[in-house]
Amino acid sequence: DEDLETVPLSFPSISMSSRERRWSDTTPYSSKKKLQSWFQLPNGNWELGKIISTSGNESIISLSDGKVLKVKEESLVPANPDILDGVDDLMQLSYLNEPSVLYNLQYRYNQNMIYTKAGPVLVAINPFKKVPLYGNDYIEAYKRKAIESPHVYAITDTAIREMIRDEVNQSIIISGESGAGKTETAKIAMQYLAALGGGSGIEYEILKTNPILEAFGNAKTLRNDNSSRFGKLIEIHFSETGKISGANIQTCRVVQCNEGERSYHIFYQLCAGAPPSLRGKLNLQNAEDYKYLRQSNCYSIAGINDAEEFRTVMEALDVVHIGKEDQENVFAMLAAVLWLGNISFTVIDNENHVQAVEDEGLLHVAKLIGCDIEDLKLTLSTRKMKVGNDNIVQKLTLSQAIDARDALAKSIYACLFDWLVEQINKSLAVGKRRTGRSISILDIYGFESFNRNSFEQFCINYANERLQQHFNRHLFKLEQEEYIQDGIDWAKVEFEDNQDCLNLFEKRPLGLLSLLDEESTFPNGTDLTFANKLKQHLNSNSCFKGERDQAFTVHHYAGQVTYDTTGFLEKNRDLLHLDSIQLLSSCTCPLPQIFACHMLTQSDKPVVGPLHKSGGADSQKLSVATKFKGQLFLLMQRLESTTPHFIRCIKPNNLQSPESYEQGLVLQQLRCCGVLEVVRISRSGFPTRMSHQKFARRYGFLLLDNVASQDPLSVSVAILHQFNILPDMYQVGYTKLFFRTGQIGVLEDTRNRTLHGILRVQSCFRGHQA
Ligand code: AOV
Ligand code: MG
Repeated sequence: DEDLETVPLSFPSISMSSRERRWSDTTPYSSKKKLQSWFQLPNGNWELGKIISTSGNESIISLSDGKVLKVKEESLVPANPDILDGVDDLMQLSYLNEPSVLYNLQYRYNQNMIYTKAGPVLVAINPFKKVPLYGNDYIEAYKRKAIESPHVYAITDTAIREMIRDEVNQSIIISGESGAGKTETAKIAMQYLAALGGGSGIEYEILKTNPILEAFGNAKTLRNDNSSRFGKLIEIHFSETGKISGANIQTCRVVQCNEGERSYHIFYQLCAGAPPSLRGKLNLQNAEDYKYLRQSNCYSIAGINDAEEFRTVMEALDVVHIGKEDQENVFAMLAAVLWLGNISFTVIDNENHVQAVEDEGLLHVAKLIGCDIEDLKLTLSTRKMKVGNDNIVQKLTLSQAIDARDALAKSIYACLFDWLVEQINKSLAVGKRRTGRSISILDIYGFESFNRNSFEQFCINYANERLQQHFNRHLFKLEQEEYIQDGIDWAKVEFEDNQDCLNLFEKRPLGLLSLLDEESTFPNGTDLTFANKLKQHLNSNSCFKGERDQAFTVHHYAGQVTYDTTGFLEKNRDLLHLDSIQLLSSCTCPLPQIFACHMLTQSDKPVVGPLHKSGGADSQKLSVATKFKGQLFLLMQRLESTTPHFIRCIKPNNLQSPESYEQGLVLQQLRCCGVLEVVRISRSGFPTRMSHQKFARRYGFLLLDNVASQDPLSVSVAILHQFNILPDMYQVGYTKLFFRTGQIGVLEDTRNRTLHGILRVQSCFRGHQA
């Protein structure tokens, strides 16, 4: 009928500027010709209203519950015709506005279609339940291109094809808030890649790194029962024949779990699942008996059997070639960490100095790491210091001793994690068949905002800010710069740049990270002096706000977060004493020795960032924040040289529930990552591009007529004409051709068919000869 006809359903051949006008949200909108419109209820949710009549600038609408309202016309937002319900790319919506996008996603979500394209970006909404979209049948179907519906498989397939076509490394970058589904999505992508096979079981090995790293690097938080406390970039390498030849994992970890939450899964798994002989060797108790695990008063996760998980981890360790003896050493280190937490101290003089009590904790730790009991006792109760030329021994107070003990436990665990990643990397190392082509998958900890936010959230949210910058750069900045540079006709799309917030963190000397490091080096620096310094230097920054007590607020791209500086300095200084490192190096067990060596070389390395000298003898160490920033930069650097494919995970509710879709929550996530703007750029933009040379080389042989001139531009133009590509579907730049979405597909198909034809003819011919 008339209403439907006024809506452009596909790209019509009209000039760009008129299309822009037609699609822009500021289009003068008259409900006179419409059947339905979006109306915002007082609770903020949008509802579709049927327009009964319109007079003047008022309309009468009826809502789904039968209510009839008289509303001002400007409070209505255009709705798309029913025929566009649940389109699989938001680019296809005639009216691109927030309620329409929300509705479209929800429409699909209700039918288990959790994936939707937003131009080049894949939006994935966490179903919080099993959805029938995965497994070998689906993988096969996506490979054969029998299914076109948006999927992690589809975007991974695109990455593989582009790696081969363009001979450029690819990356799949997954982002979203905590609990949005990044880690699950990363595993789904790995599954698809693994299905390419590799021989010698390398693909199986790669998949088995997941249960290991999740056990040691994930924990239950208030937001997510399986929350990643480390960022991971896995680079999967391919041989010339397109098979997997190896992989490499790079990580970036936050220090520890938050209070009030479960610690790393592996501790609970070990306590629940260790077989009797191992229990005996490690003197294992139940999780409830360990102080480190008791702090949170949460021991189990609904629906998870820790004992079973432990068996899965042990099997996975076998698969990645970690020998039984090493495995036992790993478990011994875990037990040592647990027993360390149980060591207590007793006051020995009237200056409140303490000594470690010779209880079962102390005895078990000494046995597990293989050191002398007296040495351990001394290390936990005293600190050797150099004053001038003299070595003096300082006794520790209770809080100092507890800090020393906890620092030792944390360091052992950190080293254990790094060691595991190193062993896994050795096992996955790329063989001689390496071509240098790879696909990397990035899965980090998502943006976090709790009632109380500490140093860990500070690091995590900083990392997300960096990642958002990468997203912006590729989808907004570089994209538009390229159009302008190559001289094509382009109207700029505005987007929310987070550069200011990133500067707030990174600027020297007056940025959050610099000021934190500086304060950490002052012997008299405290969390309070740190907070005051921030207020003094950063209050004029629009992304920063000082708060009462010792808190401050940052305006992140994903929302405001207030950080409590309590514990910042201690966590940043990472007070591991030289005494502890020396103790580890004297151990008879192999792993502690390796760890000591690792810690020493770390602190001996040339220092890039600011130093701190808080610990007396053990000076010259990188601060935790600086180390974190360094690891993060390495991750991002690796990504820079790749073609990115973005997946945005969205969490439909905060309850981890399969039933609820909260519009406000979804909208806030869509807004902060700029999904609407991405769609807007993509549909007026030219996402596919190829240099004239490459284009001419790739498709030139399909030309039916000889072209007078052999220069790439003339050949390219002749190809475009021969294939009847509409003038509106491409632009010719100075160096490149730019195409709208999907345009190159026709050419690729013809090329493939033609090549196959040629190959078939050749092989027939060879067959005849033989
Ligand atoms: P995250 O990685 O984004 O959070 P996860 O990938 O761990 O989030 O997802 C959280 C939970 O959501 C999972 O444990 C699953 O129960 C469920 N889930 C996610 N994706 C799917 C899916 N495709 N199908 C079924 N269930 C799913 V964090 O790591 O906290 O930022 O630091
Ligand atoms: Mg995760």
